Amino acid sequence: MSTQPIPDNSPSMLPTMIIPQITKIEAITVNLPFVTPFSISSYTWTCKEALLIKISAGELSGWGECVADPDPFYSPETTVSCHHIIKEFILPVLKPGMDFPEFEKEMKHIRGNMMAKAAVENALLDLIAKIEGVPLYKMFGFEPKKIMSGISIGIKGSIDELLTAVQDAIDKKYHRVKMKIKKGKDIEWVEAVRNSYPTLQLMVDANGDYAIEDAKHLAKLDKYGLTMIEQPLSYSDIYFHSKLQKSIETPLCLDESIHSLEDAITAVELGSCRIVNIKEGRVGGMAEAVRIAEYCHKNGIPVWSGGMDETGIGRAFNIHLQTAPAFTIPGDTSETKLYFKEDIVTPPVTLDQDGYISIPEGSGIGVKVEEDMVKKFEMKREEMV
Ligand code: OSB
Ligand code: MG
Repeated sequence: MSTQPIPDNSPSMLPTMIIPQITKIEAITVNLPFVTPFSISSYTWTCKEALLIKISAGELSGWGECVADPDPFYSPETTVSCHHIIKEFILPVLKPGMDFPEFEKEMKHIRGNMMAKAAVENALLDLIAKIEGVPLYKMFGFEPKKIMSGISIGIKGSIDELLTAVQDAIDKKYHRVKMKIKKGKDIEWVEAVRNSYPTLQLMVDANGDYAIEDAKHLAKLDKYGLTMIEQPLSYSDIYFHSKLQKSIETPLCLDESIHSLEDAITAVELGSCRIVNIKEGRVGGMAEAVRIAEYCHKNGIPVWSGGMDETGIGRAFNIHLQTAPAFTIPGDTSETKLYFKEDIVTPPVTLDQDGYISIPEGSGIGVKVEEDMVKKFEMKREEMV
């Protein structure tokens, strides 16, 4: 299958942006405890360690949050590998007066490392939007809207615990529930949720726990009316997902395997998925995320915004991204308090009575980074420029 390309200069607003005179760049590693441990098929996290990038131009600062974990259990990138790539390779290409396409072109010269790139690119975009005095979504030419909410429920110790978490999510009016699955905690667990909630918009995420040999087993999920199965096969696979999608009715969705527009085109042309999870922090930043969204939209593939249980900084980028018209499915955008008792930004993300999230007001990402809270959770700070 061949698909429709997107225009070369997309997203159309970005070419006019110029990199400002930068006075300081800081890399700050923070560690925030989670309210409850979060388990996926490959690992359990009890806290969020994140590398923050703060780029200042005089009084104004832009912030980026690197979505890499301290470990390589979701993606090969780690907070330390990103710190290294940012310091040694990404920051040296930043030149004041450079326009944004030039910056992106220079970044392409550095292979992979999309989480490291996203942290810097997003901080720059936040800074430029703040200099211009506009909200980030507006700089991309998007209209404000209420953002749909979604919850990602980690693997629990028992089916009863899972059902309690699902009931909580329904009470709070989340628009969609995602449950993590792995081998041995799958069919029976999905059946229990489906039997209790016949009309719930429900999906599962396996984080790569299965192999193509499990195709028949995974097809047992077809009878539960799931919106999608996210990343059933290996974190790096696109090809075997295309075989699996042919043998299963439920739409597949790719997460870990998509790092760029090229990956998305490969997946869509091969028929590896019918839905794409876009994490701006996994694909090199907001601009590539918008390009993937536009491409998928043009080719009839719905997209949604994934999350990496980010602090309020990354969460704000995910919210702005979802103003792009391509985002028609609720994402993993949930309330701050689901993850953190205290966060490093204000205001926190909350749901209104219909389960919607509002875009934080103000220029750039809209939220205010509370420096005293950053200091409270800080493990390491380095002035890179
Ligand atoms: O696969 O989407 C995933 C969290 C950490 C690593 C991988 C994933 C997740 C989530 C949580 O599902 C999404 C969120 O609430 O931010
Ligand atoms: Mg996922």
